[in-house]
This record gives sequence, structure tokens and C-alpha cells, in this order.
Amino acid sequence: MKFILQIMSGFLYHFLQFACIFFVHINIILVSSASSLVCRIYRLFIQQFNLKTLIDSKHMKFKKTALITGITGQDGSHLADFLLKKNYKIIGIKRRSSSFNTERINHLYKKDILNVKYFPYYGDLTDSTNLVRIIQETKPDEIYNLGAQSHVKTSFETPEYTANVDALGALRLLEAIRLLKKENKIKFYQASTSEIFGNTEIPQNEKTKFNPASPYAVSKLFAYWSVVNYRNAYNIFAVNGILFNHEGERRGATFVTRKITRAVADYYSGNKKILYLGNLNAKRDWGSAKDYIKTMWLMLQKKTPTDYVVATGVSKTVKEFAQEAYKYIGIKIIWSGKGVNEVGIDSKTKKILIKVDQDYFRPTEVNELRGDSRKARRELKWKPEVSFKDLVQEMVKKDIERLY
Ligand code: NAP
Ligand code: G4F
Repeated sequence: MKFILQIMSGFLYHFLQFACIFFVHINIILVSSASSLVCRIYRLFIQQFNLKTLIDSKHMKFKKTALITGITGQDGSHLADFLLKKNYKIIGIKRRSSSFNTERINHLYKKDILNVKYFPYYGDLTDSTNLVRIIQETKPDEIYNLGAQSHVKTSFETPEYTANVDALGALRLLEAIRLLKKENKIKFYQASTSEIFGNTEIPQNEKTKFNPASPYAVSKLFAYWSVVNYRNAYNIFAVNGILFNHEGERRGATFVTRKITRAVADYYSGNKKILYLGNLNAKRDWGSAKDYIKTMWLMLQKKTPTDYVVATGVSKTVKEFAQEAYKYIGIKIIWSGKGVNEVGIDSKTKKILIKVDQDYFRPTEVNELRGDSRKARRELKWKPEVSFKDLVQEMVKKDIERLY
């Protein structure tokens, strides 16, 4: 009897153990399949209704939505920072690239910003289907078209591509607004440029005759007239910001200002190479990118759309820029020779620091750009805050800091 009882209790013990394990497993399976089902429904819901945007918008109470093309560039990155401070939701169009092109906006790829306030989309100004889809999906209040092949010298090597992006890109966006019947809903900013003036009277304002002198300038002039035409023909709130050269620590390294400030920083850190430049006598009206960004937004806040020149009103030569930059590291540059044989010399050591390389000359050059921005100062209540000297010094300082 005792033996039978022992067998039965042993059996009962193993049965209960097995039952426990069985029920625990069943529970795990049930719980995990239920939660995976919930996840799947949630994901489907998000995909179906673009819920990511809806949820965030609902919680965030944005003032407006801005779509920025060229967000990875100098101006796009500053504009995104500026508009985020104004509580905008930012939609940024960035190109697919085999290497990182988000260096200037890395700070937007953070937990509380990415897909909360800043929403990146892959896109290209040469692809109208993708532009239409992004606008349709994101419903922007304002579009800032800053994307461009923006290098004047390069535009002589890639004229067709430059026209495709800089001229037709703007047209594609304007047509997208029309196609989606958003003429009364979306305000459009076009990044126009002082390059459209070319060699003409000085200073240049909104009434100055255009005389573009590069494929870049010709393309930007097409975009300029497209904006004017769509404004008149379809009543779209579209404006051209005719901005003169503006620079800063985020300026592309192949534009002359940043090329100089990087070379000066290199020299200071011990890498004592000669700096090769092109036309030393070209004059530009250099302002600060951070200063100029504000005007883009201000233009879109006006009651009626109109075009504005944005400039400091002071022009300096490439030589003067270089002199000011070397001055920051205690070097006084003196110039000697003429034309392609002109050199910049350290007045103390008599060493040559700057030489001319004809490779940097352009087939057609714009000799002087100097803007008359009285209209912007009057109507936008704007004025430049950063002087030429402070701009150059700030750029050299930042480039030196980057090396240490
Ligand atoms: P930038 O630094 O050269 O930036 C250009 C931006 O456009 C980059 O984000 C670039 O993307 C993007 N881009 C180039 N090709 C594109 C394409 N096919 N599709 C979509 N995006 C494309 O220029 P920026 O100095 O910021 O200037 C901004 C705008 O103002 C430009 O339109 C420029 O022409 C105009 N502008 C500039 C100045 C100035 O002094 N800075 C003065 C007057 C007008 P990646 O990063 O992938 O290259
Ligand atoms: O710095 P840059 O290449 O700027 P550029 O051609 O004035 O164009 C910039 O400003 C325009 C606004 O006016 C924008 F629309 C455009 O997108 C871009 O941002 O050249 C400035 C001047 C030119 O006269 C050039 O010939 O500097 C002269 N330069 C002399 N040596 C040089 C160099 N330019 C470059 N890039 N590199 C040189 O070594």
C-alpha cells in the first residue's frame, strides 16, 4: 500500500511540475503573440495614416510646418535651427549619398528632435514625383527652396546638371504646389542670388538689370523668373530672396572664404603650406549666414509677396579677406607682383604664403557684387549684425578650434 502511495504521489508530483511548466509556456506564447499582434496592428496603423507625424504633431502643437530643400547645406542647417526655435515642425529633404552628408545637421539626429520636430525625407530636386509625394504627405505651410548645385566654378563643368537642379528644381516645386491645388495654402521662398546681376551697375538692388555670367547664374535667373511668373499667373505667395554672399563656420570648404580660413588655421597649427587662389581682385559683399537666414522667414511673414535684396552694402576683395584672416594669427600680408605672378608675403619672415593658380579662374568672372538692401531694411526691419572683420575672425577662430 505504502509502495502504491509512493508511486502515486511521485506521479502527482511530476504531473503538477509538468502542468506548471506547460501553463507558463502557454502563457508566454499567448502574451508574446498578443503583444506581437498589437505591435503589428500599431505598425500598420502608423504606415496607413502616417501616424508618426500625427502623434507627434498632436503632442507638440507646432506653430507651422516648414519644408526645407538643401537642409544639409550651410543655409538649410541654420534655417532649420532658426525655425525650430520658432516652434516649427521641420521637414528636411536630403539626398541619398554614399558618404555622410549630414555633418551640419547631426545635432538634429537626437532622441527628442528626430521624428519629433525634425522629419528627414530622402529626395532630390531632379525628381518631381518625389517632390509631389513629400509635399502631399507632409502638408507644409512654407517651402524654403535652398537646395542647389551652388558652386559657380563647378557650374561651368556641369551646366546641364546645374540647370536641372537650380532652374528646373524650383519650377518642379512651383508646379507641385499648383498640381496639389495648394496655391492659397503654401508660401514659397526661392534662394535667389546676387550672381544673377553679373557685371552690371554697382550697387545692385531689386531694380538693377540682370546680366548673369555663369551656368549657375543663368539657372538661378530662370528660377527667379519662374517665381515671379507663378506669383502673377496663379497668385502663389512666392518670393525671391536675392542674397549676396554669406559665410560662416558651416560654409562649404571650396568657397573662397572658408578655403582661406581653413588654410590660415592649418598654417597656425604648423602645417605651413602655400595657399593657392584664383582671382585675387574679385570683390564680394560678404555677410553672415546666420544674419541672412532671418530674412528668409521674414519675407514669408509679409502680407504681400515681393522680392528683396539682402546685403551688407560693403564689398571687399579676395585679397582683403585673406589679409584679415592672416591678421588674426598675427601675420601681416604684403602683396608683390602682378596678375598670375602676384604673391602674398609674410611681412616679417618674407616667406610666400599665397600664390595664384589659374585653375581657379572662371571662364567669365563677376568683378564686383555690392548690394543695396534698403528695401529689406525698411520693410523687413532687418539689418546685418556682423561686421566683415568679426565674420572673418569668427571663421578663423572656429577653424583653429576644430584642429585642437
Ligand atoms: P550649399 O551649402 O552648397 O548647400 C546646398 C544644398 O543643396 C545642400 O544641402 C545640397 O545637398 C543640396 N542639393 C544639391 N543638389 C541637390 C539636388 N539635386 N537635390 C536636392 N538637394 C540638393 O549652399 P548654401 O550656401 O547653403 O546656399 C543655399 C542656397 O542659397 C543655394 O540655393 C545657393 O545657390 C543660394 N545662395 C547662396 C549664397 C551664399 O552665399 N551662401 C548666396 C546666394 C544664394 P548635399 O549636402 O547632399 O550636397
Ligand atoms: O567663394 P566663391 O566661390 O563664391 P561665388 O562665386 O561668389 O558664389 C557664392 O556666392 C553667390 C552669391 O553671390 C552664391 F549664389 C553662390 O551659390 C556661392 O555661394 O568665389 C568668390 C570670389 C569669386 O570671384 C572667385 O573667382 O572669389 C574668387 N576666388 C578667388 N580664388 C575664388 C578663389 N573662389 C573659389 N571658390 N576658390 C578660389 O580659390
